[in-house]
Amino acid sequence: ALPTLAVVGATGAVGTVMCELLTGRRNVWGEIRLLASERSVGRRVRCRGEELVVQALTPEAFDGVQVAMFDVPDEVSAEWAPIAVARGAIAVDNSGAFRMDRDVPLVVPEINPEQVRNRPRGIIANANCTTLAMIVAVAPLHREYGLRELVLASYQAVSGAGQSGVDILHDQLTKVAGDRALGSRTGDVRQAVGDDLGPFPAPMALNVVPWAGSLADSGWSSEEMKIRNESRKILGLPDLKVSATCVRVPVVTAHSVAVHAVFATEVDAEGAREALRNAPGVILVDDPAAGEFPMPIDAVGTDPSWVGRIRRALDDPRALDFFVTGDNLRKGAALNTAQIAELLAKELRTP
Ligand code: 2RA
Repeated sequence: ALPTLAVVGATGAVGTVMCELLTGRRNVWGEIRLLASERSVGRRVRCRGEELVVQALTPEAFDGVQVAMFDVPDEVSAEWAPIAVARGAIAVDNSGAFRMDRDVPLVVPEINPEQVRNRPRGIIANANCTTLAMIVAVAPLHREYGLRELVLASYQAVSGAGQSGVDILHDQLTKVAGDRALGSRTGDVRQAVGDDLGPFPAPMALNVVPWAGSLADSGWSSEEMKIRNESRKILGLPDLKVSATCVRVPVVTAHSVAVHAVFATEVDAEGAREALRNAPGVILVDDPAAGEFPMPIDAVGTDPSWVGRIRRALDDPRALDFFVTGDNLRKGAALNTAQIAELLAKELRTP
């Protein structure tokens, strides 16, 4: 029999993409149960060609469920993933609640699929969207050359902050549209967009904001710490040097990362391209002469990480510079979760 799947947070930004993905991917599931908070209960959602009614998130809702995907805020996962496990499910969690737990594997199926079996708590974690977009491209280069250090800057889309991030960007773009004088005087954009900044600390229209997440130690943001800690865990390199600057940009969906990667051995750009051409989950888009670069407007709605602008560093023969773009709601969230869950479905399938 095919296993039963629960999708917790089915009506949120990532949950919505999850239902689209479940419709398009090869079906490995028996029953699919959509769960959400009270205000979404009773909503009808199309998923895998069926019209499903959203049910309340209760302990009993997990009875008979073998795999439960969580696309909810950290505190909801922290409370409910253990409840799902106690009811017999394996939890695949897309929040930050368990990622750094020693007893919870952090799985990227293209990189460390064997880790799904190493789950003493019955929970498997999905990495943060910025880490995921980048790491799928970094791992094959690490296998080729031996990674020593990452220096990077992110260009993160507003949908990373949820639907309210997308809404505020569109509202602000409407407010600034047509005024060709805007952006030429200090404060003029702030004045035009007004006080409602949604989930961001500054206006997103006509701006970039060097901040994502919350304040962590010594001036680093939580988002910057996530990239560092998660890259180390996924690659199994506890001492990897990582310096990240996370920046929010006025893009709706698809996070980008400019990466300077230092390796143990000398690198060459063509060798790196070859490694990436053959890597799962990566598409090489690297022909600047033809105007072909990895960009959010092309990567959005697609599965792979788009990689390009690959150059050997001018001052270090062991370093590569490149640019990666990936859909933060797909590979960065729903797709990676679905891929992990599919590995479990294969393991659980009974003849
Ligand atoms: C962001 N990485 O882009 C976060 C979402 N998990 O804000």
